[in-house]
Amino acid sequence: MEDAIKVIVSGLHNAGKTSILTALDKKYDFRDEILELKPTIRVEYKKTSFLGREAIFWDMGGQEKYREMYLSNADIYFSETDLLLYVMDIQDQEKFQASLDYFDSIVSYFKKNDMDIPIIISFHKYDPEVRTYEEINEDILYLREKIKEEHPSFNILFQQTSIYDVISIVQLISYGLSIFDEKFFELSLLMEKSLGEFNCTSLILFDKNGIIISEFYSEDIDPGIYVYLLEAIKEHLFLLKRIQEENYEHNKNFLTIENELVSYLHGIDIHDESFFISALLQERFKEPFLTQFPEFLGEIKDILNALLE
Ligand SMILES: Nc1nc2c(ncn2[C@@H]2O[C@H](COP(=O)(O)OP(=O)(O)OP(=O)(O)O)[C@@H](O)[C@H]2O)c(=O)[nH]1
Ligand SMILES: [Mg+2]
Repeated sequence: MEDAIKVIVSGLHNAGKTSILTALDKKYDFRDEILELKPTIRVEYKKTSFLGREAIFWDMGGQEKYREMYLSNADIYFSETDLLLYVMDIQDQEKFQASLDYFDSIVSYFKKNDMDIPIIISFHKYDPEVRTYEEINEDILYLREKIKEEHPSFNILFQQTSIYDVISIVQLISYGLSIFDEKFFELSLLMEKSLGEFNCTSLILFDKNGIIISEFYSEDIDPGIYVYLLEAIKEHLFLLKRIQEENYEHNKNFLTIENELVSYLHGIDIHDESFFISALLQERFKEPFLTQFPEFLGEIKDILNALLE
């Protein structure tokens, strides 16, 4: 097995780093836990696995005393980092400058050591009710441009997240971890092609932890369906969490129909790993979908097998 992927999760205190990792781990019923979170003392480690590779998240407490400690012992904390996940509280304008400064200090270390690592910036606390605030959206654009301008040599991906939107959290981590294998390209092509062939509204491949490995959505989703789509994906995340916890070995495929929409969750076992395909489509496309599905499944399995080798 290859070395574990080291992910540094950094940002100022109160940005929401531990909340993000908690939400990722739990998917459901994490609200109470998040309300009770205390500031992280130094570093906490959280492990997850992704396509047979282990990822270790270093949740770096963001209080000033810790930040100083990390920067003055940078080799201890930042060496051998594979991915930086930097979290900014988008609702806390007063701390933007301090957060940008801290980000610069960390990135300077990577530059100095020729570490050309991917970086993901999460503009966090982008809660459903603030999404329409012009000021917040302008701040995001401004921060994005400023960061890109100052660090042109880094591959930086930006993502808005909120713990009130668990899918945004799952996506954040998926994008980050999927950078590590080129076979993803082949997988993406198959998923995109099949979405079209099946006339699906959404087609998503999850790993057993509910991390999205690949996802495609049809372009013309009407708002009524969109709400249902999000509910169906959440339901699927919930189901696979339960499958994990309760060890349902035998019944891993779920088909439900509501509002003329079919939501389908299909479990796949490969080696010691489990994966799930989640599909949402209109009921009138159900028969051709179920006919074509086995062939698609075979192709997905081939790619996953290759990915896991
Ligand atoms: N509105 C909103 N609040 C959030 C969100 N995520 C986290 N919070 C709140 O932000 C506060 C800080 O969250 P933490 O996850 O402890 O922050 P942290 O970045 O780990 O802080 P340190 O460990 O001190 O570095 C908590 O009160 C959370 O409930 C979010 O998406 N939206
Ligand atoms: Mg914390």
